[in-house]
Amino acid sequence: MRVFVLTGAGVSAESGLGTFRDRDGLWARFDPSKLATPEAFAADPVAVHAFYDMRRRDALAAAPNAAHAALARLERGLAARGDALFLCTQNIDDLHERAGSRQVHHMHGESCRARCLACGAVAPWRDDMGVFVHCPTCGAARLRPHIVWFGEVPMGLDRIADELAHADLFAAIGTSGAIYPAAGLVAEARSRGTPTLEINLDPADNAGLFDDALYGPATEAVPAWVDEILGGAP
Ligand code: BV8
Ligand code: ZN
Repeated sequence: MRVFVLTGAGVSAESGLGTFRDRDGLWARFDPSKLATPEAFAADPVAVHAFYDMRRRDALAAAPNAAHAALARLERGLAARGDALFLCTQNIDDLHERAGSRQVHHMHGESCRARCLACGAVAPWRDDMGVFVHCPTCGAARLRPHIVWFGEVPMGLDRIADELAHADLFAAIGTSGAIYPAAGLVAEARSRGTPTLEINLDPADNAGLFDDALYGPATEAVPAWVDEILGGAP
């Protein structure tokens, strides 16, 4: 069995990282058009760096929760019996990895990576970034967060399409189904007759496209679902 899991901000909410569209979410406090587009970065790189420095610090200060741990357990449990998990996240935090997930596909990038606009090098980055910070490869001061902003093409769409084509189950966890092309994956899975499951606090915008749904906090719903999939196997 090949399981495709798509996660969103809801899986990191109980680790203290704000979601985007909930009442006190990020977009209630910050304007994405001024902070999460290439045009915004060109217009005011200092403000954009400050925003992602805050996001990076918050992520590094947070700890993985039971939902992240359960998905790491699912990866191991499926592999142990010759099955496979493809874990695709919209999140830029590294909580899946810190919970023990080995293979994590960050379709919208990672806050702990820097990309150089001069030489294209991508490097791990845990400190603040800024307009005066030099690229460790070429020395140019042209770094940007290795993140997919609005209007930019998500990462590894071919891999995602291939994994979706071979999936026996598609599950979306902690995502509101508002941002494309991520929100369109369930329709793609459905069109292939792949069973689809939503795990969320509240029904997503595209809830109607899911065959089944488990509603509740991720730290409760995800471990219970993983137990079910692994048949109580440790
Ligand atoms: C692109 C990185 C061209 C930066 C992000 C089709 C129709 C209309 C518009 C478009 C379209 N196609 C493209 C667009 C434009 C745009 C888009 O979708 N606009 C929206 C507004 C309609 N898309 C793009 O620009 C994309 N690029 O299209 O390029 C292209 C594409 C393909 C092929 C060729 C060309 C790029 C989009 C990526 C932007 N970058 N992130 C950063 O993080 O700052 S998006 C960012 O927002 C996240 O990564 C994520 O994707 C999204 C937030 O969504 P969620 O993660 O779901 O979070 P949200 O807060 O919304 O919901 C939280 C959920 O959790 C809720 O359901 C809640 O109930 C639940 N929850 C809360 N607490 C808990 C919980 N669940 C469980 N337990 C809890 N405790
Ligand atoms: Zn460089």
